Amino acid sequence: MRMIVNSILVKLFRPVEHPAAGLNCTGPGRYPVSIAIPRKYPVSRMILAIAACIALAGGCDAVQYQALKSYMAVSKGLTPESGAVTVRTEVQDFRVEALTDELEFPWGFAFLPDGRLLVTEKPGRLRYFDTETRQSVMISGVPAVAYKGQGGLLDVAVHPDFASNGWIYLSAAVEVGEEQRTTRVWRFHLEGEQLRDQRLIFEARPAQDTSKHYGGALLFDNDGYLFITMGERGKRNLAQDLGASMGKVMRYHDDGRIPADNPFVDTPGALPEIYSRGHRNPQGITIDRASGRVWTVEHGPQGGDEINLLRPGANYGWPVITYGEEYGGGKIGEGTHKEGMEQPLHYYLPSIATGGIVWYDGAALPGWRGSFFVAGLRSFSISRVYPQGDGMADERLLEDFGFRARNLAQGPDGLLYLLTENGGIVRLGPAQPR
Ligand SMILES: [Ca+2]
Repeated sequence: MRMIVNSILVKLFRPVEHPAAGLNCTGPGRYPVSIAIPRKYPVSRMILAIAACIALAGGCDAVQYQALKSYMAVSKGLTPESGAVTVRTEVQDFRVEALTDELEFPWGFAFLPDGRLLVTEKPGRLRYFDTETRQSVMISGVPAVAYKGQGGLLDVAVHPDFASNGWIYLSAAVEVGEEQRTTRVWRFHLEGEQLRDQRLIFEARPAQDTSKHYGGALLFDNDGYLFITMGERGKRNLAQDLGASMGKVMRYHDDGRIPADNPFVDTPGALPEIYSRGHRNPQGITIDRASGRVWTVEHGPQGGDEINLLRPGANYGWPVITYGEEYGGGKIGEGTHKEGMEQPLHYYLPSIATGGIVWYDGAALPGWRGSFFVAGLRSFSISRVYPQGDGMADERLLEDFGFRARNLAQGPDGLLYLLTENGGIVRLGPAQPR
């Protein structure tokens, strides 16, 4: 009996790359969810899983979402009440602590100078989250977003001079016409619990009728430029077209002006905000503040997620070169290399379905200094990528925890913070000595 139920569960709960293709409801307030079930389970966990199945069969959004959240929290022993879990690895022991599991599909987060977090929720909400008290406060004034498929409220960035100017930036998928959606970025004054003085910084053009590959990751570099990543919206050839925003990284001044030294400002027909092209769906961007180097991570096709060192005017190859293939098999483009196109710093075969990325240089977890951490949606883990020999090596962390990892940030305390799609903020800090 257990074998039969197990085989059904494994089929039902197989990991998926795109929330839209997974186990999701279609009613109002969609909750795209997917979970991994270990192939062998104790009886007590079976009962929980069966309860989750009943809720799934019931088809109610809220019930389904809560049941899955409870399944993950209880079966993995990771709840805000239960304290922390210690993980031992060769390089760095660490302590995993769930700060909350109450969010609804968090996507992006950024620390304010006072140590509080700003967290976006994909359905269209922005909150303060206090990592000490674990309380959150809603912020009003977020524009309407297109919460469908991979779209919704996406990233948040805090201006480097926030303490004096109060500016924050949001990215989102928005409706711009009949079945037409695009990515926008705005600047606001954050005053208490209210966003004011909304100003449009970027709108991807042309709008598209798909609900995927919105990009949307935001970063300020050391010179105060704002970088915006943009996916190809499923129209892959546009990633090579300098007249379209799809599959590009943009660079702006903080007020939306275009820097005079952007690489394509003098190229006829090119959008002057473009900084690099040939990306598929970059959903993460990070910087090493010491060197100023910036990297993006992009969600590849089947196989071929990439970490790329960002350079002005560079062509990252999509869809001409890739290490991936069509879903279900089939060649894309011309191969893996081409003159004039960049090779990734690191690529994933098979894909982990990358979300966000962070470069870690904190003091709290010294074994991890000089590593990238990449959130894996399909791998249900985070990937630590670090130099080894002539290339980069990849270590998977938290593989047993069973959540879709969405985004990562380094706190002012030098600890590592993780957003999970099942509504969690998880903190990774030093473990007690062995
Ligand atoms: Ca590439």
